[in-house]
Amino acid sequence: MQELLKKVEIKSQGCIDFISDLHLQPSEMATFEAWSRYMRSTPAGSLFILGDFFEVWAGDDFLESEHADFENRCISVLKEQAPHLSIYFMAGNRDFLLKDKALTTAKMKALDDPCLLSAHGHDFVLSHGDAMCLSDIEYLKFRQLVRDERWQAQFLAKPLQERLAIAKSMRIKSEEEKAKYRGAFEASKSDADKGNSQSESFMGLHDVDSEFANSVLDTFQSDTLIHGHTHRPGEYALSGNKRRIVLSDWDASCSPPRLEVLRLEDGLLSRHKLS
Ligand code: LP5
Ligand code: MN
Repeated sequence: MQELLKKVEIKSQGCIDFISDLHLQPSEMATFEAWSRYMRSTPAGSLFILGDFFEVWAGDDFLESEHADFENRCISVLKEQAPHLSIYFMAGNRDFLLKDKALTTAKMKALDDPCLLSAHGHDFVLSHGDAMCLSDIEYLKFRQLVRDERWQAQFLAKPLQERLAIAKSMRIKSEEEKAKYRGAFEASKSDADKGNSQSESFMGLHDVDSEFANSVLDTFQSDTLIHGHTHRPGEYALSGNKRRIVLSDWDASCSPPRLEVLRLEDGLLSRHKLS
């Protein structure tokens, strides 16, 4: 089994890109096309994919099924760029079952969560972010269960069709849970605030716990955490001079499209909107 990297050191001064939460799926071809164009044109020498690259991943053997044209295309795009782009993959809550077979075919290196990146004279802590949302208690219990090696071995021993059906029902349950949570948040708002934009109603969803993020950064002796998962792109101050930089999720079909890369260039991080 490929060892999960706990630390990556990049000596080159070339650009480094970070993306997450693309949720690639065959029903969202515009997002796939935007990502493919990006892959063929990025000036970066390294790419860090910080989770939820795929909408759902029920096991690497899906790649051999007759319904996996889309997923195999995604893997081919990754593999094509491998000669000049080092690609690192961290699992998210949707694609934590993406393992050695897919990693090797796509020529990606697997990252631990959290892990440390030393590059351009700085240390950055990288995470998907889900394990840092401490208020998301039911999810954290679920996460502990499904990240257990024995649970995974049992789950992967089930027929592919059964796993796909379980994944689908979990997706429905997850959307229901989020809707309930949003509903409770909306109900708790004052009348004046009701009916505000969707992004504001998103504020009712769980977020990364600041104290926990601080302590993780202290453990790694770093001042910058980069993560995805929360769908709240931005930069958030933590204690001292520490900060949390949140990646954007991707959606080419919404208006305006959300297609964004965080790029480390000459020691500075900046956001690049794609079209
Ligand atoms: O993903 P998103 O954004 O909707 O919400 C996440 C959390 N939800 C999840 C679940 C995934 O969306 C669905 C699973 C993906 C497929 C993986 C492959 C197959 C594995 C199948 C595993 C059974 O991660 C959501 C968070 C939200 O982020 C925060 O933004 O809140 O968490 C939940 O919705 C979890 C529920 O609250 C807990 C439900 C417990 C149910 C336990 C069932 C155990 C099933 C065992 C089946 C064999
Ligand atoms: Mn996620």
